[in-house]
Amino acid sequence: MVEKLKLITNQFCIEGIIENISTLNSGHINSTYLVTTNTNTNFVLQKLNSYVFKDVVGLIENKIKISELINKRLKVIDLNITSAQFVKSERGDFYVKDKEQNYWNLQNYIPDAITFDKAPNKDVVFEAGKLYGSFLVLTANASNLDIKETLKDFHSVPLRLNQFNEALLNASEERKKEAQNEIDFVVEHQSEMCKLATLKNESAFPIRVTHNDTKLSNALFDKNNKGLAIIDLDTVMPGIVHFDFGDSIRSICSNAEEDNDNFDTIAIQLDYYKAYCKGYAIYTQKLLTKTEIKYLPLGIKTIIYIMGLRFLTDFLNNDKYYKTAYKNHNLVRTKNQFALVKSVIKNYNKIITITNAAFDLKDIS
Ligand code: GN1
Ligand code: MG
Repeated sequence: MVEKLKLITNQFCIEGIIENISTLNSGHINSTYLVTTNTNTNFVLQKLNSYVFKDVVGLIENKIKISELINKRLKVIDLNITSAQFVKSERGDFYVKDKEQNYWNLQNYIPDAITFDKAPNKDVVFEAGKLYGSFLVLTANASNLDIKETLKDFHSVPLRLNQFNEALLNASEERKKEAQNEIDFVVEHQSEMCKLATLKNESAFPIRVTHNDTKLSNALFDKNNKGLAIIDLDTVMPGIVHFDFGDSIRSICSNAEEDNDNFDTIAIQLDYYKAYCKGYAIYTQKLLTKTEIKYLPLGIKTIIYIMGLRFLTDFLNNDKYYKTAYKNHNLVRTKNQFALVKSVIKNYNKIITITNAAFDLKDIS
């Protein structure tokens, strides 16, 4: 395997000799490797999952455009952060296609960076808020870049409900029985969860460049826990701000990781939520419209519901989409996410108050 990885990496324009290639802990979809060389520059090699990403070339184009835009703007905006730089292949593309038709891309490894799977304290949460807020600002007004919607309706509840209903028709009786409570939960909340999709269709919000996977582990920090960079631009697409904001809260403000099975204790941590909003508002307060801000809390509820719904759908489909480590892994993730939605519902008024205070929003109806 390492030999094959070396062969792929050597098709990119890199200086130095590869010393080692090891697997990086990298999420549920793609395969990612750390390539170290005998120079000061190391790399991250990534194999893109073509079962999930049908338009890999479009995805890579999006990533290049956005990382170039961020790097250009960082030269003139005084922000102490950095961004990924992609490496060209010897053929002149930003990817290499192997014999099995898999696409690979290579980027510089950002040195001395720290990531967290779970937020250790409020200061890190505040920094994460600042980082994701700066991402929104750094990618604002980029309609000229023609960023593609590479995964159509990625965060659309109506689409996810259709996929869920189709999975229900084909699922085994055993899996349906095991997931009965979660299936009921989906049905009970479905109409409220479609509201953002309706508002988006009615053009209530501006369409922005969105990251679409704003979890804590996609934020890099320096050794003093200051925000350093946002990584994983695979799902950068046009979208509304609410799902990026909500997805951060899902991952950063939960007291448990996504597959923790202590369902009774899972809760949103309001002090973390306050810290995130404070950091996020620093850069975004002037950019966001009042209507966008008003619906940020609904973004939290909706994206956690979407993630639970997607895990549940995959469980009913016998785990085709997400990598799983054990038999009921997707069902555990579903229960975890729905426990978190319940905690958000329970604390909803407090969440609204914190949001309005952080963004200085007076009540609007
Ligand atoms: C997937 O592969 P990873 O971990 O970066 C998924 C996200 C989910 C996430 C759940 C393309 O991201 O939407 O939020 O798992 N990405 C895709 O942890 O489906
Ligand atoms: Mg991702």
